[in-house]
Amino acid sequence: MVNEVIFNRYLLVEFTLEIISIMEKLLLLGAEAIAQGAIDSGISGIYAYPGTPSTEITEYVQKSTFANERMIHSRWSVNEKTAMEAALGMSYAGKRAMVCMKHVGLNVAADPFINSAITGINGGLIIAVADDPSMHSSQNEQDSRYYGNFALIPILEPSNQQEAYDMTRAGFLLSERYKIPVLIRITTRLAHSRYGVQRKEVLEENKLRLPEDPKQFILLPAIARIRYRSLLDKQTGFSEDSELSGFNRYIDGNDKTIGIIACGISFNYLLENYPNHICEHPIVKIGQYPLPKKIINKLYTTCGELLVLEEGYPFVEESLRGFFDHGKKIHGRLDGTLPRDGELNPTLVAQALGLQIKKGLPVPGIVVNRPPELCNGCSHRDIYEALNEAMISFGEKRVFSDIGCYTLGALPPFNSINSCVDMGASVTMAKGAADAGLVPSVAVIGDSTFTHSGITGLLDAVNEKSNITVIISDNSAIAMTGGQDSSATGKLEQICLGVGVEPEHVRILLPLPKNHDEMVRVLKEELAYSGVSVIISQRECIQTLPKKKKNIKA
Ligand SMILES: Cc1ncc(C[n+]2csc(CCOP(=O)(O)OP(=O)(O)O)c2C)c(N)n1
Ligand code: SF4
Repeated sequence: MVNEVIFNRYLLVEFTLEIISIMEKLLLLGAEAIAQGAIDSGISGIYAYPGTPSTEITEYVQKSTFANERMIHSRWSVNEKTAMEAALGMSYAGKRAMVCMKHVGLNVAADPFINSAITGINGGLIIAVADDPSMHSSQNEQDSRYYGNFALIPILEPSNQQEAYDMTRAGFLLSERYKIPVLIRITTRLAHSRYGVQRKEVLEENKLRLPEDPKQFILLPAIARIRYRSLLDKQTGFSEDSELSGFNRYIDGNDKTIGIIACGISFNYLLENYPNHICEHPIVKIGQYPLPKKIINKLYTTCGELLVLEEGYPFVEESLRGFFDHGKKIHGRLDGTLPRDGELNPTLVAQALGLQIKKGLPVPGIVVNRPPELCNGCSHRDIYEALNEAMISFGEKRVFSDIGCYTLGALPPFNSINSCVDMGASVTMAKGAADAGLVPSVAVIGDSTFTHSGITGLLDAVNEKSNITVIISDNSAIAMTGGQDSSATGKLEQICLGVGVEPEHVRILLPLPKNHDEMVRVLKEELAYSGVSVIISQRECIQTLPKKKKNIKA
């Protein structure tokens, strides 16, 4: 990537010439640049639920000595909705807050997210969302820019790590100027690649200061209508800001047969195809939305055709084509010039422009795909082995599951589960299937996923005395995203009893090979029970256990 090449050069110069200034430059992931930008912009709290590729934003703040000295709040929330609401609460109290999540997390937080645009904010509020085109570790590749557009708020989309840092500062200024939440959207490559980032001066935190209007956050219809009107009135200001923003630029070029609109990181992919980073075509670089119409119009009127480069969905391309798709030819993901799905990269951009493609070395035969699998000694293995045996007598079995390391139970050698849709869906899908008459109707869910979104579904099942068996495979960690602390640890049994599961049908297992027969026996008993039963299979993730032991010693 351009970034790495530039960075190597940059490091050499910096190390030899300017040792002092390197103190002020940091080598940061895109996700970390947002975190550092937020710390330096005077946030008082970051709220988040982990999810690749957004997790490192919060982890960076958690590890920052300065953030800890300032006592910036950075503990994980139970899910994205609670995170969004807590950040809004901190903003209500006048302080700057940031909330972070992966793209599908924004579905979970959508209710407070959309409504926060209507309440507006008090202290600056940024929602940092990391999208995952190509679905490296996600169920879909939805594009969060639609959410920002839907909420009618400004969106910032960095093209590199420095912009990720700078946009966080600019986002808080924008947020406090218009009293509006601001969305920062990044994608996997930017979140997970490093570059040198120049810091700015550190701002003081805001003082505690309640909203001037005590009714601002009361979305009763009569007030909500007024607030919605005021949100609509702000739109002209947002557009003017976009026209003047340094993140949106017209870069002229001699060859006007085609003009290029490059959004976010795709600007980087484009320039990587030119050795001196000078493209012969005019470019409009987009980093701030709503789209700067005047700048785009200049490109449209001066160039023969347009090519739109954007990571994710054809968000800009669609809006330029309009319903009737009249006018100049616009190329992009919709007409097949670029693939409709998956990540962009410099080669795809080169192909779209008819440039010569630089081929890398062929992959040696020794490098083969290695399918992911549960670690040896993982507690999920033991529960699946027992479940498979317990289910034999039921003939063709179907088991609803969820998202976490245990989803690997869908693959050989286990082939134990048959669904993975969204967090919490195992319990509710099992309930629906039980309502339809499926016996047994089984859900497998992890401890963190259970507290994220499983509890409410369990209450539905308890209220209707549904015939379901829920297995909570509790490894006391959010293992899939790197072993963060789980909000469920030590609380699951009490939660299930509190929700109303009958005490004799809350069973605790210790998943070890030596306990296999005992586990099969308990599972069979509960599968035969007609009502709600919960089996908590409890043994810590073998990857997080040593780290925790080490931390206790230290
Ligand atoms: C709405 C949403 N938020 C976050 C994620 C990312 N994510 C996938 S699985 C998971 C948690 C898994 O933890 P747990 O249920 O305890 O299972 P484990 O991985 O520990 O086995 C998270 C946070 C996601 N896929 N969807
Ligand atoms: S990281 Fe932990 S939970 Fe995930 S597969 Fe490995 S042992 Fe199992």
